[in-house]
Amino acid sequence: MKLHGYFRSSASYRVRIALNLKGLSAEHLSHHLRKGEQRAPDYLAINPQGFVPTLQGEGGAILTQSLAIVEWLNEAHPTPPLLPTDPMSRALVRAFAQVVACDIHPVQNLKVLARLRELGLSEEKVTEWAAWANREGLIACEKLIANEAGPFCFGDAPTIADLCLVPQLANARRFGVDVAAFPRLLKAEAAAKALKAFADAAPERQSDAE
Ligand SMILES: N[C@@H](CCC(=O)N[C@@H](CS)C(=O)NCC(=O)O)C(=O)O
Repeated sequence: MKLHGYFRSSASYRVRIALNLKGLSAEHLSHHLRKGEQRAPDYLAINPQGFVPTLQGEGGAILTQSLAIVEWLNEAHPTPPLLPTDPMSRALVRAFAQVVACDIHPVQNLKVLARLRELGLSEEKVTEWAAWANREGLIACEKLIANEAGPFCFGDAPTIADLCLVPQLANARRFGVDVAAFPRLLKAEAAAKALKAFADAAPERQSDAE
């Protein structure tokens, strides 16, 4: 398999964690987002949105959208499972993951922040926007798992929720959010980061890290 990504991309980070948890290897192909390499014509041919990640899977299939990739990996390689078994618990995990992947991340990604600059927002206001988006979403995430014993987001093993949370907390810190306000999220993050699969997927451990 080939994973098209970028060390600092939180959506790529989700897929790197999933691959590691499943014990799968992939060739990592870096696209420098700040240099705009995600918009090169040959890359747009495989990912028309100009986003990373893209996974070129077994048999050459091209998969986009990190959560779709992670769900495919989980179905094609069921062990260890990244979702609980009963339907209600699966829905709760997916809901948490979607707060991050559908409601926080998209409004603070590079393309959106670049557009805000084009529309005249100062660098300070752009950072304020990104911090706001992260803080608002993480407040909800904290509440969603407040009554979950953990130590992971849901239970004693990582799920898709943790795959989304850990990269998003990294983004939140980059935008200056005081994450100490989220003790339950930090508990899940600590449990996750203690696992080699998460540690090896960290941005600073990637070969394209700057
Ligand atoms: N929903 C997509 C989001 C992908 C995405 O936004 N990727 C970012 C990096 S984390 C990207 O490629 N940004 C490039 C840009 O904004 O131009 C997914 O989960 O795969």
